Amino acid sequence: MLHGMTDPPDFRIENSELRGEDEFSEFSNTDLPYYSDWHGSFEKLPWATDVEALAAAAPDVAIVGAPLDDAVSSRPGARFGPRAIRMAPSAWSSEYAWSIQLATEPYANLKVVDAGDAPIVPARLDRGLRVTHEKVFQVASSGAIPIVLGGDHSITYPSAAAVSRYRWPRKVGIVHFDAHADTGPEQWGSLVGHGTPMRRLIEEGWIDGPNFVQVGLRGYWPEKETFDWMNEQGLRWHTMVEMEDRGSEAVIADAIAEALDGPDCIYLSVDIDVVDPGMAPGTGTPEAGGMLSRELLRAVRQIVGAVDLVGMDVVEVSPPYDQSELTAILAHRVVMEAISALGKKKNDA
Ligand SMILES: [Mn+2]
Repeated sequence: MLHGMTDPPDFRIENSELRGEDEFSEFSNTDLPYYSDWHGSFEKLPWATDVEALAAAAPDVAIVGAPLDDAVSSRPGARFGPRAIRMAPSAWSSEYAWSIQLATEPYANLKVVDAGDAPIVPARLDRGLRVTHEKVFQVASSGAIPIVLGGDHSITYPSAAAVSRYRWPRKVGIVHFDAHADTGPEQWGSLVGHGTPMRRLIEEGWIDGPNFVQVGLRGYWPEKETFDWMNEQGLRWHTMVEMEDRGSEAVIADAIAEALDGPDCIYLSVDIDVVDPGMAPGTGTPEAGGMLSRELLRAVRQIVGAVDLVGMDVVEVSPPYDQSELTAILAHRVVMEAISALGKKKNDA
């Protein structure tokens, strides 16, 4: 070997800093790391927290927080979900985002704002659901697609009802990811709870039973009586075992067709506990044997890319039970996959 015939390369560490002309102002708010100069909005997006600001912004999509967990059956903490999901990313922010999955710039032609939280206080569950309904209705009425950060799953009752009310009489189908059906008749004597929202939506007529499609069910709840009721309503569901047998993509294709069997638009509800607790530990009622996080992200892209999405929620992220922010980071990415799929449609149009 002829080592020594040339000089070794320079060790250039002393030249490794690309200094700006004006170091103080060389990075804008969106260039700074996510944790720096963070004003609390999702993806550092601009705020539009009231009807006037929403009208002025005319966004395509608006993030809404629903920090409510007074309806849980066991472990609480989802009231801190919106804050944790907004805070989950740690590196760079929205402006130049590039989706590797979809080879698209999500924000190039899609206007997204953060509409802030519904004005929820603790210990007043019914009021919390009412103000969530009003907040989501305000956002939908601005023409934006609301993407709601829960909160426990009870918030899907006021949220999906608000979207259905805005679209009325156009009917809305639902694709609902969850380990649990959440179609219980009541919860310790309360008609509202995180185990009952889907029954309320169907009984009140916001969503037709046959267009209510559930994906990922497993475990030991609800009981047979409730599944009998679901059958009577014409609900359709796809268990985790079916996904194991047939693969996620084929099952999701069926779920889309079933939700759109009549309606021409979809509300997407994602209970993070559909994902295996090994990948999403920070949730109130974990159930072993769930989807992989990559399967859920792919399913969100598949659905949002194929349908007219009119509303969405991501619920049951409970930061006190989380590990290494894994669940909040996943929930953030669930929202990002939806935003990216919406952005891609605009970019390709
Ligand atoms: Mn649920």
